[in-house]
Amino acid sequence: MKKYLLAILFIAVFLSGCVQQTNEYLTPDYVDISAVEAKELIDSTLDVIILDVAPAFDYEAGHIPGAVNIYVGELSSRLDELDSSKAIMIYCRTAGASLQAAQILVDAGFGTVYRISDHYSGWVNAGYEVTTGSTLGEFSDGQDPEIETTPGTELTALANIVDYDYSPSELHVAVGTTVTWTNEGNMQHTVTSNTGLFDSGLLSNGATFSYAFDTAGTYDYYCIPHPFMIGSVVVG
Ligand SMILES: [Cu+2]
Repeated sequence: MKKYLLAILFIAVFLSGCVQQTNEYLTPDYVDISAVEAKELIDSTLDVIILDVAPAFDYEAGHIPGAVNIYVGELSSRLDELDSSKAIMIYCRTAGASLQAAQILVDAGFGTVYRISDHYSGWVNAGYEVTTGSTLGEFSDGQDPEIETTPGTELTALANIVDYDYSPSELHVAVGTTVTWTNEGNMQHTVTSNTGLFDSGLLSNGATFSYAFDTAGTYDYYCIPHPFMIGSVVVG
């Protein structure tokens, strides 16, 4: 009996060694997808975080609409900005950065990690929409010390309206933040509070609408001409 237990112990140790090695070298726990598959996923899943791991200047030159930017070199120290309960989709301009980022997230316990294996260029080549500029404030969810500990500073956050979508669909901001939406689509859209708190009126291409969120809470909104377009601002 004792011999039997020892054998099991030996096999268990042997197996765990194997599994570890497999994870590290052979079987990544993230899923490689093409840009086309990524687009389908984004269109079908409301709750996927799109993460661009390029340096800020690359991101600002052009990125997937709704993507947030955390440079791969800072990712390990900024994991608390990402909701690990959500699916997350990583991409970059090169394989090295996205592979590294995917592994960091898997190692940190993120359950659903996708990597766009043909990179940002795959998205561009497929003819999908891109956005330029920074997204200052998209991730100012109150945890960002730079924003939280600077009293008297005007807090702003930017959101985009593309045709039939708000980007990001869920925006997290600190109390006191003024959110400005810009209609980057060609259709006319509105930003209309579900509770009547604010209403942008019809916004043509390039038009903006701002609202200051001074009270913590979740503010749902929609587009009057396209009521299936929904978004929310989470304040606090
Ligand atoms: Cu609309």
